[in-house]
Amino acid sequence: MAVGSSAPQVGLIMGSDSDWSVLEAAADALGEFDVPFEVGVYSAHRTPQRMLDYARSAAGRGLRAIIAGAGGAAHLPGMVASATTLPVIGVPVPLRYLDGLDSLLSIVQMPAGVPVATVSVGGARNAGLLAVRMLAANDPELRDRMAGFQADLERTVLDKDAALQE
Ligand code: RP5
Repeated sequence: MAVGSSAPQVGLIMGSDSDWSVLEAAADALGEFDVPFEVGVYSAHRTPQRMLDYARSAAGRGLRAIIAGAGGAAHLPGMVASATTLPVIGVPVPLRYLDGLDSLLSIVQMPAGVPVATVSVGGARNAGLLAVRMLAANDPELRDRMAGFQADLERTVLDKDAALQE
């Protein structure tokens, strides 16, 4: 599924549709910056060939970054990173047991040469914002919007502090 009026620039993929409740926050962040993206389910274990086809074709189709979320034995981000030159952002999805520590360690402990930029457990919003920053590196207008977003964050904290002082 593609979201946005122009060609997708970010691939937002997950190991199972059950990951969507976590990954949705990445979609929200991309949407806030009007970054067109596509969403799909690509399981490293249940649909390995489909996952590889996706990763190998991603750059050629115009994507600039991939956000990949998975839980448990979370091999999707690393396997996708092995089959594309694009930057891959991994989102550890917390499942019922182990509080997502299994997902985090599965994603973050990559061998040298195959990087995955891993966000915190359940940190899909930051994954979306990181993808925006990656695109903003070559897009002055997007960079300005990110600067405005960060200024808003700062203002929110200052306002809360001011309220505390009253
Ligand atoms: C992983 O297995 C998925 O990323 C998901 O987090 C987990 C459980 O998948 P389902 O059994 O809910 O489909 O590959």
